[in-house]
Amino acid sequence: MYQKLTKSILGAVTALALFGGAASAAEWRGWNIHVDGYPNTIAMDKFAELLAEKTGGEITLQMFHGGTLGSQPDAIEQVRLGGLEIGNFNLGPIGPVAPEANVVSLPFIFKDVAHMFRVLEGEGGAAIAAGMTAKGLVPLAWYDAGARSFYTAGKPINAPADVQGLKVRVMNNDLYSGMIAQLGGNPSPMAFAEVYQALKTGVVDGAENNWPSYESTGHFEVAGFYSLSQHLIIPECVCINADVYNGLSDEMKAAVTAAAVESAALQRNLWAEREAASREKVLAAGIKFNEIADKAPFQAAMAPVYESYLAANPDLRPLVELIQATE
Ligand code: GTR
Repeated sequence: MYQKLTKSILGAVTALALFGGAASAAEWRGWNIHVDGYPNTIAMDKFAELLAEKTGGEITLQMFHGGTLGSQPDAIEQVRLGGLEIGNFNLGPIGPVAPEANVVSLPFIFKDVAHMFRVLEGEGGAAIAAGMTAKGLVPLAWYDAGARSFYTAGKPINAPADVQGLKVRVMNNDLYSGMIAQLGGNPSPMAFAEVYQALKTGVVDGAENNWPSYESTGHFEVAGFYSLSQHLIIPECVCINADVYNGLSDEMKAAVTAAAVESAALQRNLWAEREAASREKVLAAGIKFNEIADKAPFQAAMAPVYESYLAANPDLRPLVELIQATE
């Protein structure tokens, strides 16, 4: 009995010494929308592994992949409110919550992915992160999601007029609905998980996404024309609930951030490989692919989206201009 007591006291003292008096180990839960083998899925599992490693087991993370914990807009709310600690989110559906983050959803705002990362690593990224943090989401690291292009069931898109009258699925964000409306199409905001069936049954005529998501979802089986418009380049984050993050010691904050940043390096490498592999796979499956030689007409047609964004957020004009001026 005394021996047992001594043992448990000793155990408690050891735990106190190791973890600076923290009450008990934290068990976090994380949301990810993607399937097994997807770059983000592998990288988020790596994040969980690094988190345990770098915090000496004080923080563990159980990842829930494949969107099993709900749709992306719901999961964003969950992480904001603390029902979940961690999410791997696309900034698209974060935009309606945090206007600063919505800047990345302006069509053609980034020249390419490298430009996007240069912006994120500078003042622009700091402004976006501050806006998200104010809404309860702290971005720990940025993931790559390539560029999004249109795909349809019936015909290729070469010019804005080809979108006229088409029902096009978009993520939940008024900027995307506005973008499709400017092309004369009918926007249909819908959860990612519903798009396959909607394309298959003709509830929508098309959608837009990057090569890996077009492939991993099987959308290519039911919408066989992929047109390289590259109208949106949207980053993704490893995001954490702000209260959880702010409650950590500086040492733990550094460990958590380092784990996320390391996972992002892996994700970006895997992304580059997967983009090429997905493209190859869908082409081999027989989809029809077209480049869009002149993107200027799309850019011009979508330009009014900038005006509506700036009308709603006049104070964010400098952020838009900062991004446009970033080399
Ligand atoms: C993917 C992205 C997901 C989700 C999805 C969608 O490219 O990685 O987080 O946003 O697009 O279209 O809903």
